[in-house]
Amino acid sequence: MNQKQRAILTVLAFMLILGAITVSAATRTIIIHVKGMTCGGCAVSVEEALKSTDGVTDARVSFKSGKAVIKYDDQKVTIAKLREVITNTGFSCDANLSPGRAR
Ligand SMILES: [Cu+2]
Repeated sequence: MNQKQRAILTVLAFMLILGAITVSAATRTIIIHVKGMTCGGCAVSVEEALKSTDGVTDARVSFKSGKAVIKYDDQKVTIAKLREVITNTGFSCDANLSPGRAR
């Protein structure tokens, strides 16, 4: 292996590592069970609170299913913070939450 080939391999390895880091910092989706909602208005207020949270890219809250489906950047916001936002609106979170798929 000559020096030029070695240099190309080094660059390729670097790009692979960089790519892996970028993927791990990608947007994640999590489903949190919200308890205590009594109407669609409750769901809207939880949804609005989540959407205005830094790091949350999308939030869908359903009164019927009692679920909050949240897309978030795990570099900007933690799951603990998301749960805090929900409890601050006056509802409680089920301890049993579904881990989201990394995208
Ligand atoms: Cu309500």
